[in-house]
Amino acid sequence: MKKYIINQAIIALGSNIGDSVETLNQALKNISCLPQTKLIQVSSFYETIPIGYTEQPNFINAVCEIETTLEPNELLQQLQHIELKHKRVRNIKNGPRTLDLDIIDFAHQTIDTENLTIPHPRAHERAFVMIPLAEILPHYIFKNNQTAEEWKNQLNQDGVQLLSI
Ligand code: PH2
Ligand code: MG
Ligand code: MG
Repeated sequence: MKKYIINQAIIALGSNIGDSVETLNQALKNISCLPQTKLIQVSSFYETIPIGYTEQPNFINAVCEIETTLEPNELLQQLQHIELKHKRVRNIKNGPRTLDLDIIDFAHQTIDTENLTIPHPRAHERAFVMIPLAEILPHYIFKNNQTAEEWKNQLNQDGVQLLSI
């Protein structure tokens, strides 16, 4: 009989096309309805300056914590399905997108497959991930035994503003 282990996972959400706040709210609803999954915490929404490919609109970013008995690759598939529901089209690398859902960490595991790299290789360099993560889980250990709060404090935080509603 298969044993179901409850694992904690961190998901980063991003959008910079269309009504991004509405898209993130819908995506969070979709995540809360995933099988074998419980949405535990959601950060505030942040308006963030694009990193990488800069000739694109600002993003709305957030982070959520879930508990799930899905396997990492099953979770990835479920998240890709949610992205597709929101008409995500993959074209320019790091370019504009209606919805991006990235698994940042999964039960502090190290996974390196063709489809999935955990922990996310660049998340600790990105204030648009570490600021919302430090908001909900400041003591969360992410890479190199450093907490989210410590990573955040090492980053330039200028391009990340709490979204004023
Ligand atoms: N996502 C990227 C590339 N650059 N910049 C911001 N501010 N927010 C993002 O979510 C983002 C980005 C690739 O996924
Ligand atoms: Mg992605
Ligand atoms: Mg991404």
